[in-house]
Amino acid sequence: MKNPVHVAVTGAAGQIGYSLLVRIASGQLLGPDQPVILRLIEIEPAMKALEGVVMELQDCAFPLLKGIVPTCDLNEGFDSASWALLVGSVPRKAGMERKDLLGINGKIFTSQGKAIQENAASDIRTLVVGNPCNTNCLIAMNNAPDVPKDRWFAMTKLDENRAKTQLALKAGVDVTDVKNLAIWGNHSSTMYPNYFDATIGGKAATDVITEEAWYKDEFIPTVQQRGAAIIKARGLSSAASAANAAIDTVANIIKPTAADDVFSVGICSQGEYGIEPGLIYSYPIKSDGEKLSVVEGLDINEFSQQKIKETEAELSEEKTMVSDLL
Ligand code: NAX
Repeated sequence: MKNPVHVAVTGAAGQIGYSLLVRIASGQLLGPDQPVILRLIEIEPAMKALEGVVMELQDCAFPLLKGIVPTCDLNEGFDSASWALLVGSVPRKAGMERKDLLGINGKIFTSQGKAIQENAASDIRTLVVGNPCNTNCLIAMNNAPDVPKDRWFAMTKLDENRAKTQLALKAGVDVTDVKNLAIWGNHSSTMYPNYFDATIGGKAATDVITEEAWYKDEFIPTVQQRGAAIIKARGLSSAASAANAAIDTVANIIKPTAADDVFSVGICSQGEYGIEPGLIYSYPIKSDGEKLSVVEGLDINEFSQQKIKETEAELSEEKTMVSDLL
């Protein structure tokens, strides 16, 4: 039996946490032969709810779950963690400006970054889900300078999954036939699902779905506004699909990517495709099972160029708003 891996999850008593934890504990995050210890981090007022979550996890009697540490102490929470899934953050409330939200959440990610650096295992990798996830990730990364920059990720996989499904529905094919569809930029309404490189059944998506207006007038807005549509329908934001995307992201990072595919995740840009270095920017990525690389040499047309710059501009602006936290 392998040694257990410590997985820290913030916002563990929240909606995404509720869907995510059972999947981690059942072996869906790190594999069916990898025991885990869950380190569940919450704020003080949510500790009672977290107690209930812990009881449910215990009641599942998961064979791979070797321990649960519920805590509101960041040092204890990130102790020995090899994966940190930063889900918890404060939601935007009516009348709150984006700058206010960035400031409030920024402070959370400053202390979490510091606690990760001080307490986590030397192989720590961090995936930020809590919004605004790219800039929260930027803040945490900059507050943990000893943790290599290629260990920080912001989640855009949910957007990729949403985009793939829209293409599959339109083309009348199985979702597994859609490949090479990457989200560029920020996990926000400026994100760009670059359909020009996507394939459907091995052919260029644009040769299968040929109506250009559909991509611009329906596909892109549907993907960009999907989160809002779910809130409108469900009265709550996406949780099961977000938890699923977090599981998918970790699998994408730790397993080699198929030759005919890519995946999306926000990483620390090194200036690929002319994007400002240091921003957490989502690109088409491949993994060799250890290291990630941005797919280079893609032909970016004028439309895509404009889109990838628009979302970069938003990220640069967010960075400026939190410059005192970096
Ligand atoms: P909930 O409000 O249900 O849960 C959030 C939890 O975080 C709460 O239990 C709260 O007590 C906890 N929390 C707040 N501050 C904390 C802190 N400093 N330390 C530890 N825990 C803290 O939200 P939920 O629906 O679970 O969503 C969580 C986050 O995911 C939100 O920021 C949301 O915007 C974001 N999302 C990101 C997505 C992505 O694709 N990147 C998609 C889904 C989701 O919208």
